[in-house]
Parts: sequence; structure tokens; C-alpha cells
Amino acid sequence: MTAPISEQLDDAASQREEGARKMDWARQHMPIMAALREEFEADQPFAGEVIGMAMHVEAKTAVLAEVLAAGGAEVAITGCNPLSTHDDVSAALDAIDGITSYAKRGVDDDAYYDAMDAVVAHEPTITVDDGGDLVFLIHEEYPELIETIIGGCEETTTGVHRLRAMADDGALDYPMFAVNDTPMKRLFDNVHGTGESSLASIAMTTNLSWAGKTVVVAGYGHCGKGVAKKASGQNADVVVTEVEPRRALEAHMEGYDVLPMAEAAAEGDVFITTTGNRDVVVGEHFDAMQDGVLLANAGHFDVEIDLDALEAKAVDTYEARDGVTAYEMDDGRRLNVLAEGRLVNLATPVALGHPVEVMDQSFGIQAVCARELVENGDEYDAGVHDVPDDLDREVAEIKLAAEGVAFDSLSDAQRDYMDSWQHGT
Ligand code: RBV
Repeated sequence: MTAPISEQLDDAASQREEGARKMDWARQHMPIMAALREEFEADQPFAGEVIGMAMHVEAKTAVLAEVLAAGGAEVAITGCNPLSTHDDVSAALDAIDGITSYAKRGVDDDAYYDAMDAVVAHEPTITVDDGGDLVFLIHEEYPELIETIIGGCEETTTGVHRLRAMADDGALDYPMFAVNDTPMKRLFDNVHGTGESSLASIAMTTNLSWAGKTVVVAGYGHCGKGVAKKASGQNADVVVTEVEPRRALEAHMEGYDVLPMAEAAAEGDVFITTTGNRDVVVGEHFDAMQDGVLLANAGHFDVEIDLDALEAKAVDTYEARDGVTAYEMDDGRRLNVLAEGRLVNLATPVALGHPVEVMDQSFGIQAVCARELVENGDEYDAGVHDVPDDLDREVAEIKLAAEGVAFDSLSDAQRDYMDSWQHGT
């Protein structure tokens, strides 16, 4: 069984110090977490609970874990992607009372799941997931734990999609909150967070400019919209590919070129996938691409770019830079894959994940959902649940107060007017 990170590292003490410094910085920019910490410290809502977490273990996530522990929880945490963990932050977390971290960067599949087994061995009563691996593992391997699990929270689009598929098959046996689907998460994290952090990670990893490039964005959901908007803001020409007619039309009306990937393949300098589906960039597309293109994925799993097909076509592969693998074709073209096709905003060696402010919002929702589970968990059946709107509003109000933004409220007459149907011209 995997040992806590502190026992895995030779230089745990110095790593811990650097991780703590990163957490300090994040904490300074997370007013929602600060407000909830104060409340949780006073009320101890999680006393006696064990919270199992599988998330990207870096500074902002560490602040969430710390806030849950401050509210009385025993926390056990591991990564939700083999490349997104910051070992120093993992070590700093592991040193906090009540928290055990098993997350380590660069683990193979076996070690990734061993660490998840180690989290489950704490017998969580609440699960917090990003991508659904923990919920899935519990249902597959540890169904005896479900009896004592109150419920869980899911961070991301892909995880919610996976949970809904489980629920449709009658295979989801405890209540899960779709944190991803709230306005406070999706309208900020998925759009601005993914857009900004993906472009920043690609730029820092390659030292290349966006200006004058053709950027092909696959998928025009919330993440694709953010990537397209920010790339356009960096003076790139944006091409969008879509399979859904309303979204394709939306992208067209936004002023982007919309093309099938088979045509976009020959035009792009940079390809960024955001679909959440597999086989988005495949063999025939690689054949059409120009020399030197960058291929990056911003979706949760590494299935969007068909790396097996690319590998099969390559006469040579080599590390062109840290975090960039060049695949050389027999005609001499080099196609450059970032972060092994894993989510580029978190998995390149320099990646930092989403900006702190948006994660404060997303994790604010996670924290109030965990509180809702301990307070009212028995009101929720097994299945996927929307987050109650008043919880989302609560987090928005904390954020607005912290930003010093005042806003209006409805008068009684306005409320009556909105509720009545008799009035007309
Ligand atoms: N995400 N986490 C970070 N901790 O830095 N950055 C992005 C971080 C989350 C984001 O909320 C998204 O839904 C998910 O990662 C995709 O795995």
C-alpha cells in the first residue's frame, strides 16, 4: 500500500517548506476560503467525518483540504491525474494535523490507483472527486463502504458526465453533487480558468507567441469558449470545430471560422482539444498537419489526441523541450505534443492549474456542498444532484463582499410584479 508522501520523499523537509510558501500565496487570494474557514473553525461541521479527496494536488486544492480539516474532518487526499501533483505542496499538506496526502507527481497507473486505495483505506464518509475516479473505485472495489458514505461532490464536466451515465445505468449508489454545473463554477472556472491557464501553460512550455497563429479549438462548450476567447484576445486567428449544430452556429456568430477537423487540420498552428470525448484528433488529421504544429489537450482525460496513431506514424520521437514530445513523420514534419496529451493547464512541468481566484470560487462550492452533506445528507437519494441554488448564491455573496462590490436587491413591489401573471399592457 502506498505510504504518505512524506515517507516517499528523501527531502521532505525542504519540499514541505516550499509547498507551505505556495499555499501561503494561494491563501492570500482566496477570500471565500478564508470566510468559510472562519465559519468551519467555529462550528466544526465535519467533526467525526472522514473526507476522501482525489483532486489536482497543488496549492489551491491544498487550501481546500486545509479548510475542511479546520472544520474537524480527517482528510485523506491523492491526485486525480498522474502529472498534476506538486510534490512540495503534497508534502506540506501531509504535515498538517488531520491530513494525509498520498499524491506524487509522475506515478504510473499502478501507483496512481494504489494511492487511491490508500485514501479509501481511511473509510471516507464524504468523497470529493475531480473526474470521478474515486467514486468509481469505491463502487467497483469497496462497495461495503457505501453504507456509511453520506455523499460526495464532483468538480468537473467529465466527472459529472460519468456520474450521470452511472446513474442512468442504476449503478450510482450514493448522492453526488454536480459542483461543476453551478453558475459560480462553470461560468468562471471552465471559461476563464481553462482559457487563461491553458494558454499560459502552452506559452510558458514552448516560449512561442500566439500573435498571428491559427489556433484550432476543438469543442465549443464552456471550456472551448474560454480558450477561443482568450486566444483571440492574444491576436490569434481562431478556428472552432464542433459536432453540435447550435454550438457551431454560436461560434460562427461569435466571428470564428468553423470547420470540420479534416479541413482545420491543414490550417492550424496550434490545436487545443476541449471536448471531453475521445479520438478528436486522429491519423488522417496528423497526415494533413503542417511541420511544427503544437498539439495540446485541455479536456480531463488524455483520450482526445490519438497518441497511439501518432506513435505508429512516427519514424522518431524525442523530447524537444521539457513537456514537449516531438513526433517526426517520414516526410520530415514534426508534430509536437504537450504534456503527453494530458490536460495541458495542469500537466506540463511549469503548469500551475487555473488562477487562484477562480479556484477560490470552485472550491467555495465544494466546501459548502460538503457542509450540506453533513447537515442535510439524508434528504438526498442516491444519484446526481444539482447544487441547491442558495448555496451557490451564498458563495457569490461572500466573493462580492470581499471584492467590495455592492449590488441591488428587489423591492417588495418588484417581487410581487415578478410573481404575478395578471398584468399586461
Ligand atoms: N482545476 N483545478 C485546478 N487546482 O489548479 N485547475 C483546474 C487547480 C480543475 C477545474 O475545476 C476543472 O474542472 C478540473 O480541474 C479538470 O480536471
